[in-house]
Amino acid sequence: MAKRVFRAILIKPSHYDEDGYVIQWLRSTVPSNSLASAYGLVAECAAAKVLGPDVDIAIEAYDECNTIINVKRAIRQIRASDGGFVGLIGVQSNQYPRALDMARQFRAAGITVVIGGFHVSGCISMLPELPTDLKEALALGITLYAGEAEGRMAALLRDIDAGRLKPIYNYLSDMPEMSAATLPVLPRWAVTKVAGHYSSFDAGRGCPFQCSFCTIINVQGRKSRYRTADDVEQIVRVNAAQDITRFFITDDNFARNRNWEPILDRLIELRERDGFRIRLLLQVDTLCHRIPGFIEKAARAGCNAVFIGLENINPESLMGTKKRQNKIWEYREMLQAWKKAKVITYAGYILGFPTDTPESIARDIEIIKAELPIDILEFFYLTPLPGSEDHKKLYLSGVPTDPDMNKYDLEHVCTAHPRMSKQQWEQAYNNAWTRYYSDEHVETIMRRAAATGIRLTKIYELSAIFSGAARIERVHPLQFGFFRRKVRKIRRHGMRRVNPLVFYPWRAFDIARTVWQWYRLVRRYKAIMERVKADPAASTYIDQALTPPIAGAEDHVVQLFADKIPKTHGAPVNHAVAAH
Ligand code: B12
Ligand code: SF4
Repeated sequence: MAKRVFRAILIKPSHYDEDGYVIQWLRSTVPSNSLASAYGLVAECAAAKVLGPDVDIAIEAYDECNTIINVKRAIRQIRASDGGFVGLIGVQSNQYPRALDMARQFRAAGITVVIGGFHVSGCISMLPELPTDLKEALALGITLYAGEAEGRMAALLRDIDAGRLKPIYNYLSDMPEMSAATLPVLPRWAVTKVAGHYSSFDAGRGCPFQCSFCTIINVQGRKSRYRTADDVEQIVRVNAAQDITRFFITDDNFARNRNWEPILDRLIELRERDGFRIRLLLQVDTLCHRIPGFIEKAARAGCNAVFIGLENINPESLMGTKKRQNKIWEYREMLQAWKKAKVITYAGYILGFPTDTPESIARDIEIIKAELPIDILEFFYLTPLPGSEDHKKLYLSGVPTDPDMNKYDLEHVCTAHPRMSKQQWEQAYNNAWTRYYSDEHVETIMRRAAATGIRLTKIYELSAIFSGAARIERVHPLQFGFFRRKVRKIRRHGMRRVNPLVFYPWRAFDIARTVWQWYRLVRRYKAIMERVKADPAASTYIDQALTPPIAGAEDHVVQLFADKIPKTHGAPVNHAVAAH
């Protein structure tokens, strides 16, 4: 029987920097789980021969954060096949303009393009009508895919192959079960483009909380849907067979995955009984220390770092965004519990809540530095992300928001602030990085690590990356990679190409300046690390952040925000305030 080849080219787009060049690296630092999921789904269709016994489905998967996409080559490949399409995968709002620029080129060559991910899903889920940029895609003949694709990829491929693709697929009201769902696994060649050879998977989707700036609950729902321990074991085994045992579990809040315990128990078994050298990075909430056994089991399962959604230390800000679950009076205890388990803590901190001012932001960061034993702190602007309740409210009330989606990356001001001008807000954001990653504070973080048995070299590397990404590379650390690439011919739609005689000298200077700044930063932080290592008293270091809270005694953070702490169960009562 004559064979046909149907080619699926899956691309996870990046986005543009201020000069219109794609933010991409020789090696990225975080793998794309969206790409792994889409790859897994198409690979399953290929194995099942869903287009017929005579059709081979060839798949290619690229993460633009670590790969320069050759659009012309992709067009040639699809034309040389007997059908196929380009899938733009997991497209976030900030990546949508880049996705559209690539799609325009594919459409001009008559190639079928489907765009999925949070921008399409978030807008369709929350807005009463399609925003202009989604309409533009439809006008170009691009198909929009809203919702999750588990169990549905075969139908989509058949529609493409039969030439009956619809303009919009909307599965938002029908979320697939995760147990026994297709595994998100990428081939080794794709994973090795990520520094440290990390892979990723989602052990579940959905979060029960209601933060108003969050898009996840409006796209993936508030009910916990989760993979089984068997599924997770299989993900580990398939990856381990390719010599990959480090994983980023991308659940937005693994602590609220209702199956967290069987999953961790299985991972513990795989490590302790079968000798798998598993390393995990988890995302959790600030109440996870209250779940009996959670932190201990996470550490035993191989978790050596956690992202914690701290967001802010002012209860008024937290209540204003419905982040009621964050109880500042428990922050120190929670962070110390992770320290005790020798797990590195990353905390996200949002700047620009309505009550924030440059002074209050500076004060709060100093409080955090002195009183909370956080290792790595990362800052974000409060951003009305499409798909969130905040965005919907602004959209419906006609409040101006920045129309350029490329800026919705949490590191740009996208709307007005009631108490800060745009310049003040930007200054406060830049100062936050400088203030937290001062040499003095990096030394304190290292001293705390030495006293709690956390590996100093890891803290040294992470402090350098988080400090340097924002201040040297001018990108958020979550977008960071090693060795930035800027391709002269790949520039944002509408921006002119720079003459090579101007571009290359500029680029040479750009690289030299960056290398010099990194060299100075790394040398300083290394000297700090050597100093701490050489200190014979390092293991006995103690400060306010490492001192366990004394039962019944009032903490300074609690005193400071006493009149803002809501009267909820377990909240400390400040008697001076309560008397009013
Ligand atoms: C892991 C993660 C990261 C990782 C990895 C990112 C990456 N490159 O993959 C890191 C930490 C690097 C990261 C960074 C950022 N992230 Co992030 N991230 C996530 C997270 C937690 C999980 C992503 C995931 O794997 N989801 C599971 C997959 C399977 O879901 P999915 O992408 O929607 O894909 C499914 C469907 O949409 C559909 N689908 C998707 N594409 C396609 C295409 C086709 C053709 C088809 C048929 C189907 C289809 O099929 C998939 C399977 O069902 C999400 C939140 C979430 N719960 O999804 C935020 C999220 C996507 N991130 C977000 C943001 C804003 C960012 C940052 C800009 C800022 C930041 N500081 O966090 C940076 C950008 C950096 C970058 N270059 O990507 C936002 C996006 C919101 C929006 N409206 O755009 C989210 C939603 C979180 C939030 N704060 O609201 N992120
Ligand atoms: S805790 Fe995180 S995932 Fe859950 S609603 Fe809040 S921001 Fe969203």
